[in-house]
Amino acid sequence: ERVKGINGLEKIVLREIRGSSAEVYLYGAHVTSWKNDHGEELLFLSSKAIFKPPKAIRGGIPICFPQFSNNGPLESHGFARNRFWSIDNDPPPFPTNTSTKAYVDLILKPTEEDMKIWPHSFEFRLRVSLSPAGDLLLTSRIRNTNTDGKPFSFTFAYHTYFSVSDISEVRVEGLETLDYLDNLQHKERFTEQGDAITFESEVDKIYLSTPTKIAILDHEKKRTFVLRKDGLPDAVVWNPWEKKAKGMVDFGDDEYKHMLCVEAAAVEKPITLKPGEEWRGRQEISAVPSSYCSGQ
Ligand code: TA6
Repeated sequence: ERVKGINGLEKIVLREIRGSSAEVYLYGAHVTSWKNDHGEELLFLSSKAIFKPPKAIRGGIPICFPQFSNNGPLESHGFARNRFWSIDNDPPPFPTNTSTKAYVDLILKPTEEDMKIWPHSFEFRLRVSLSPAGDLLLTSRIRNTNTDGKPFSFTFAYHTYFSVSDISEVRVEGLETLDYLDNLQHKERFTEQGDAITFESEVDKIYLSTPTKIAILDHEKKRTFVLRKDGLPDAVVWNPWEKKAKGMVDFGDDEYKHMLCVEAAAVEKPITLKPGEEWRGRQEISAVPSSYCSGQ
């Protein structure tokens, strides 16, 4: 269903028959809500989020393309999240069988202006869908449509903000013993210690060559988010903590306690596409009762 959202910005509301729902703004193809079948909001969206282009919406799932963070000449996280996308009414056949009707296909192509800052033509198709179980799936297909024979390289992330009850009672499993680049220490490379990751201060780490499945355990809610990814070898973990939170105009001072970003990404090794080639990157997130997940 296509409706007017905040500040008159258009959004698509997806509803699954068993009650789960999701919302995605055409601005930035930005998912801002994902609710389970009890109507509980599972994504973090700042109460101070500024729904006013060209500012990116703070929270939900920003799409970082063609550049993750400041690893390159573009503005931080590229420009896909700062553009108006269109609904793609006749997408080429989609690889994943969409067993549900609750999905929308969006498409972004560069404008003349975009080509001045990133001189490549591309078609970026994003499918946002809810599975019958209420899982949220994002599938990106990015094709190089350059006619000058030139390849291009990009870095990418689904910058997902998970809603958590209390960051000091959250654990992340699946990244133990992996190498990471620490953005708080000039992107120096370290190796993670051997047990689940917990949080007591600012964290901004890019874990490298990570498994396809990562778990985020919310102790208080007895709930585990499971993130499954494909085509995205890295995972960024970020919490700004108190000081950085106070420095962000579109983020409440205390909101760092109730969010954690775990981002399926391709950062260490940029993705290169020749003209005509297409890359696919997928993430599927689900929320399951923790007892179900603790042993796995
Ligand atoms: O997700 C990690 C990160 O790159 C952090 O360094 C921080 O900058 C965050 O993204 C938010 O970036 P944004 O441009 O959305 O404020």
